[in-house]
Amino acid sequence: MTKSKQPLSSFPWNIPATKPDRPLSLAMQRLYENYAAPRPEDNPLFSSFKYTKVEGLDYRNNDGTVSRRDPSKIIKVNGCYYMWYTKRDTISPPRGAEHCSDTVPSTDWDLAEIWFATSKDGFTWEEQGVAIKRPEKPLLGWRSVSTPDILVWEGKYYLYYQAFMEASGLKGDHCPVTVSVSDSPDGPWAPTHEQTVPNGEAGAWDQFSIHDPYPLVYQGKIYLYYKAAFGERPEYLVGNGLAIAEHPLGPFKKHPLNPVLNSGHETAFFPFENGIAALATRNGNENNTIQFSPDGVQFSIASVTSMMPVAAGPFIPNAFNNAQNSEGIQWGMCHFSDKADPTTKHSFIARFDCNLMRNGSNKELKETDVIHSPDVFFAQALTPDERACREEQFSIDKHYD
Ligand code: AAL
Repeated sequence: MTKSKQPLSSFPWNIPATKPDRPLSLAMQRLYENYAAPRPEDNPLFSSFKYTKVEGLDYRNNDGTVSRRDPSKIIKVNGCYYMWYTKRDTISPPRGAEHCSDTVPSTDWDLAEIWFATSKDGFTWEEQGVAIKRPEKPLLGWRSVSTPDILVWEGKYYLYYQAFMEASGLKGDHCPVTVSVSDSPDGPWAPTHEQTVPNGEAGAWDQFSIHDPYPLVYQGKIYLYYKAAFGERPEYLVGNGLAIAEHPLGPFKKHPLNPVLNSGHETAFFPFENGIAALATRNGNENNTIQFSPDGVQFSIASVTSMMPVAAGPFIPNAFNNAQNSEGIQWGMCHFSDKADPTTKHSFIARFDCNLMRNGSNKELKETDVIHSPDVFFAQALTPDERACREEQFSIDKHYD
C-alpha cells in the first residue's frame, strides 16, 4: 500500500523561489521580503570584493611624505580610464593639528592637491599631473583641496572637491565643496572659487562640513551626494545627504529628508536599474551594506557584505545618463590607509573588483563565507590600556565564579 503524501510541516528542502504560503519566522520573512532573491548568489546587489595593488604610482618608499587617497569615480574617455584623487606630497607625514605648519600637514588630506591618472586596463596607471592646485590665500581651498569627484554635463567636465580654509583637525574636519570646470578631462581647470555646496545652517547636521561630493545625473538633474559627520565627538554619526541642481554650478538644493543614508563613509553611489545603489562602507548601524533606492532618496538595505572597498570610486559607464536600465558596476579604485606606524602614515590607491551587475548570469565574486587570515584579526589587538582595564575588571568580576 502506498502512503499518501502528507503536506510538509517543515520548511522545505528545495528553496522556494518566492515566499512560501506558510507561517514564517521574521528572519525567513526578511529573506523573501527584503532581498531580491533568497540566495545572495542570485541577488544582483550582493557581491564579495577582491583587491589588486596597482602599477605605476610611486610612494617614495612609503615614507609617509606621499599619499594618494579618495579616488573619484572612474570615467572612460577616448578609450582611456581617468581617475582624480587627493595627492599629498609634503616634507613630512601628517603630524596632527597641534604640530602642523604651512608645510607640515595636520592630517593625511591636509596641504593636498588634486591629481589625475589614466589607464588602459585599470591595473596600470600613469600619473598625468596636477588637476587642481591650492589657490592663493585667502581663496577657497587655499589650505587644502581634496576628495574630488567628476561630472560630465553637456560636453564639459566638472570636478567637485573639498576646499579647506584651515588645517583639518584644528576645530574638526570643516570645509565646504567647490567646483572647477574644463572642456577636457586633461584640463586646464577653471576654478569657480565659490561654495558650490555650502555647509548647512547653524545647528544643522551638516553645519561644519560637506565631504565626499559625489555627482550623478538622475531624472535630468544633478544628484550630488555628500557626507557629513554630526554630533560632538566621540559621540557622532556619519550620514549622507543629497543636494540637487539643474546646472553643475548650482544652485544646489538640499533634500528636505537629509540625511538619506544613516551609515557610510566615503560612500560610492551608482545607477542601478532605474534607481540608485550605494556602497555603505564603514560607520554606523548599516555599515557593510549595499543599499538601493528606486528614486535616489529612499534607500533600503539590499545586501549585507564584508571587506567593502574604502573610499570606492567605481567605473560607472552610465553615471551621467539618468539611470535608465543601468547595468551596475564591476570594478573601481579605492584606498588603503597605512596607519600602523605614525611616522610613515599615508594612503595608497588600489583596485577592487566586484559583481554588482544586473542580470548577471555569472556567479563569480558572490562569496558569503569570506575567510580572513588570523593576522587580520590580531591586527585588531587590544591597546595596552584596554588590556589593563580588562585584566582589572576580570580580576574583580566574581559573577562567573
Ligand atoms: C575621507 C573623506 C573626506 C574627509 C577626509 C578626506 O575619509 O571622508 O576626505 O574630509 O577623510
